[in-house]
Amino acid sequence: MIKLYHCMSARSFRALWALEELGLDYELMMLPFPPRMFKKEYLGINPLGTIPAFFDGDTFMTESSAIAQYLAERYGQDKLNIPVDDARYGAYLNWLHFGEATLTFPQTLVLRYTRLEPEERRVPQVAEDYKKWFLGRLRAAEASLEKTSPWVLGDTFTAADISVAYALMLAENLNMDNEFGPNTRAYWERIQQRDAFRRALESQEEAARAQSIS
Ligand SMILES: N[C@@H](CCC(=O)N[C@@H](CS)C(=O)NCC(=O)O)C(=O)O
Repeated sequence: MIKLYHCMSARSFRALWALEELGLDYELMMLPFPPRMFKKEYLGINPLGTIPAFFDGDTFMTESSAIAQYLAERYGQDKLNIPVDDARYGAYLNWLHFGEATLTFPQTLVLRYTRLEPEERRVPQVAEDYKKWFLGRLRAAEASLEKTSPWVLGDTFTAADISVAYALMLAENLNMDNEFGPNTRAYWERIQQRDAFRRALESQEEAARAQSIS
C-alpha cells in the first residue's frame, strides 16, 4: 500500500490531497515538525530529513509536486492529469513547478525567520523581503486566473492546482492571505470547497490524533 510520511499542513499535504482526489488507499504516518530534530530515526527513512517521504512499492519520492504528478499520471487516467499530447501540457507542467519552485520557496524563508528559528536568530528583514517576493510572484497567478478561472488551466482541475493552491494554504497559515488579489482570493475559496481538499484536512487531523502528534 502507498505510505506517506507527513507533518501537519506541510508540503506533504500536496501528496495527501492528490491521494484523496484520486480516492486511493494509503497509510498516513504523522511526524512532529521538523522530524530531523524531533524524530531522528526518520533520517533512516529519508536521509534528507524532509517531508514528504512517499513509498509506492519500490518507488520512493521526496518532492511534493512530483508526487502529485506521479499519482496523476500513474493512477489518474483522466483525473488530475494532462497528457503529453494535449496542447495544455506545457502550461500544466509550468504551473505544477511554479507552485513549489517559484511560490513556496520564498514562503519557506518567511516561515523560517518568523517562526522556526529561536527568537535570537529571527530576522524580520529577511521575512519581509521574501514575503514581498512571494506576493510579487503571486501576481502572475492573479493575472492568469482572470483568464483561466475556475482552475489554473481553465475547466480542468489538475495536479497543477494542488501544487499552486498549497502555496495559498501556506500563505494563509503565514497570515499573508489578506494580500491576495480578487482572482486569487476567489480561487482559494473554490479550492476550500472541494470535497477531497476537506477530506485531506480531516485525514491529517484524524491521523495526528491517532498517532498522538500535536
Ligand atoms: N521541494 C521539496 C521540499 C521539501 C521540504 O523542504 N519540506 C519541508 C516541510 S514543508 C521540511 O521537511 N522541512 C524540515 C527540514 O528541512 O528539516 C518538496 O516540495 O517536497
